[in-house]
Amino acid sequence: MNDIIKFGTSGFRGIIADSFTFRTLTATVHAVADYVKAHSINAQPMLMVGYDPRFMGEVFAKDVAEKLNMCGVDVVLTNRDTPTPVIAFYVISHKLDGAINITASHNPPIYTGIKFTPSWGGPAMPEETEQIQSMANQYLAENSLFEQTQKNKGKTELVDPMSEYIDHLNDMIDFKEIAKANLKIAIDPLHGAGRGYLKRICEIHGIKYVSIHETRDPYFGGAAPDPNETNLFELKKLMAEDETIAIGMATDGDADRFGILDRHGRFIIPDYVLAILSEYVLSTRDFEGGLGRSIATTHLIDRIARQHKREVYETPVGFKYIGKLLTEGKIVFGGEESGGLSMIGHIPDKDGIIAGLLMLEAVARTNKTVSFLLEDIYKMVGTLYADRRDIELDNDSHAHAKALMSNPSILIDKLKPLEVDRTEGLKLLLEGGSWLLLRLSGTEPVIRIYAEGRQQTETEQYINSVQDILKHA
Ligand code: G16
Repeated sequence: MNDIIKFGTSGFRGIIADSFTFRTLTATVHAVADYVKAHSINAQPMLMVGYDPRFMGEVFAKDVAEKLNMCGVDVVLTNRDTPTPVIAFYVISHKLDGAINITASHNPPIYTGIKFTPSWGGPAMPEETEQIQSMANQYLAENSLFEQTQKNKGKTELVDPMSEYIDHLNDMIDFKEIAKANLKIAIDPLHGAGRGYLKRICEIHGIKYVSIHETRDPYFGGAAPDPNETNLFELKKLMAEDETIAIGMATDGDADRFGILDRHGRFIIPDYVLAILSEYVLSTRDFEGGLGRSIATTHLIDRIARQHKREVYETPVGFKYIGKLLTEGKIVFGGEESGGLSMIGHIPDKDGIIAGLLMLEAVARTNKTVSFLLEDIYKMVGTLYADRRDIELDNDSHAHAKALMSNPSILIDKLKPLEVDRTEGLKLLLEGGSWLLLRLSGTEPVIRIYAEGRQQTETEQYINSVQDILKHA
């Protein structure tokens, strides 16, 4: 049997009316209900249900709530599209059994999906999603979706989780330091679920701001709601027209990823943001513990950890692994090159809102631009230049990419790595702290080529060499 419902790096995602339908949604919801009832931390199981601003998000979410009620699960339904980190915070603070969020995160507008957050508040781990996926596909195959309906139906209550989350940020961010610096910021939620959040925070704390893309647009202005350099061109333009803006901050479709622009509107890649904030958090927060990063994320973090005599933990790609490290108290701060971070005392899931605020606090306290803060890192631990290239795959190129990863002798002969790491995809550890990683994305039909070299040209060479091999395969 071919599984129709497949959980990738974070959740099940599909094109609306193709693999994501009311039928696949219902099967998944029933499987989540079974899982939750088997693992409930409450006598009466209760889940939060939320959604991002995609097409029919509120309709799918209402349907999920009804189906959960039919399975005997109580629901708190968000009153509007809501960021994944806000949902994660609500799950933890109200000791819920978890949450279902209708979102395809940063993927293009034709997609939607389901993220399942278990009671611990992080993205579901593979052992959790594997059970749900297999039950969901079984329901589909057997056409037995409504057999589980109970006599004791659950109930649904509508909630607005915004204020509680915003209040909690007072414990995480030094707003006094931010207020003292009297900076102006630019905000771009990319029409995503972060709409209104940073704006409201600025209004509460008297921070000057300008913002764009705050309306709901299920087409996200015609692009994917991914806060990368290309998609932030309007924020960049806004900053070019107003020199008094100190920093630009953006969030993705469900506001768990960040995008940061420095005062000149220059995009700072997430790797560098993570290096700056790893150093900033270790220097300003009095917590025991190491730093966490995924296998695809800058090794500048390792050097910073060494400076502070802290451990560094490397994980496979997926914030769930970093979330677990935070929950276990092993790390103080962790992040991923795809634009995810969180820290101790906050949620074990990535949060694009807190990422922007933390960078604002760093800029305010140090009176330095983001680019200057990066220069400081280079002075302290030396340079490394990270980059990533995504190559779209069709059936043929997918086979070539897989073949190269399983038999990389051509690449090994060329680059002569010191070590070959097979934790995820293929990672070659090279001379002088440089490295190259190839892996298939779990959220998009692409191969990702990541590299980090001592010079920008070296990084590009590594990436080009893989692309050339793939082109001629
Ligand atoms: C998801 C995961 C992240 C992961 C990213 C990229 O982000 O939550 O942990 O780093 O996908 O994964 P991949 O390289 O497999 O596509 P999001 O923001 O889409 O949920």
